[in-house]
Amino acid sequence: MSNRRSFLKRSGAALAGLSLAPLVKAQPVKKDPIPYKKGLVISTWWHGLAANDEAHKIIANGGTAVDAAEMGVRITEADATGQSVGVGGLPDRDGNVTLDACIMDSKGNAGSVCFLQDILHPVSVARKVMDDTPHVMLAGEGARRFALDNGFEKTKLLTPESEKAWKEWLKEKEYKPIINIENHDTIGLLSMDKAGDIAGACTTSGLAYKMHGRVGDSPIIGAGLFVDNEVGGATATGLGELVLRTLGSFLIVELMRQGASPQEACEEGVRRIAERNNVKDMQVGYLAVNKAGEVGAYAIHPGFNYALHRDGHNEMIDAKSML
Ligand code: SD4
Repeated sequence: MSNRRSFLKRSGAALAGLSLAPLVKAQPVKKDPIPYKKGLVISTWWHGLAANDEAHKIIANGGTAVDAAEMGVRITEADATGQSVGVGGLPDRDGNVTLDACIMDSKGNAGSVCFLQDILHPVSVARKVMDDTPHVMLAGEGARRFALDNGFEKTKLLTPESEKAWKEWLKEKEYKPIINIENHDTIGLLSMDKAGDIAGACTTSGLAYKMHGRVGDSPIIGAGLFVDNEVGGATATGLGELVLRTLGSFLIVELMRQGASPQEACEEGVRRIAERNNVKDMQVGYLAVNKAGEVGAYAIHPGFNYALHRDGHNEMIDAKSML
């Protein structure tokens, strides 16, 4: 005990003299961006249009970026026609719909759930983890129990359409995600409110016919989503394994911190993946926004598009791609 006490005393004294200056100094940001204060929302794929509309409504009414992000992606989660987010998502190989989601606010807080079953709005469970628990991430049965204990209702997520598609898949049992199709539809959304504060959310049922228990990039802070309100935010869609190996969203935000534009940062994020993997049959798409309200988007293959709500317009835009 006395040894421990003297150790603590010594390490306390050492810490008191410790400089908290960064060891690696970030490059100064190219231009000092004047925060964009008109509000904007950017999100992945066609379903981003409806999500952006909802998110932008909240921002227009003076709401916060984090409320906008959560409410925006809830629209996608509740849409049973989308087969890669929330209800109606394609199941894993054993027929279970398992959901991943996360959220980050502009204060650097984060919440996440993964491998969650039976709950319609994983993003709101992630928000509750962020707001009401001392943790960042809950998984599987623990996340499910937390949701049920907090008033989320048990919901059947496997729709007849997705069950039919799964039964069809069982005939061949071939696991081969198809670019822009079977790994299509995660929604990653970045929002900026009228104060110029940035937040984001990402939610998915993950890859169709994945192994039971597989978790992708989408609920991992820094992989599927990362926000640093001093710099900007980034989010990912596509084959999560590639994003996880490079911690893509964190990388993109750090590149922006060092002076890259959102477009340059997204392109470098894709390049990092391509230099280490054979990406012929694999898709990843990134979106990014910085404090000046500039946006970037880039993918490995053509076919990735996103919805941008800015200056009164909400429109679909085709992202540039490496190949
Ligand atoms: C995953 N990244 O679970 C997700 C899938 C996805 O668009 O983004 N689909 O790997």
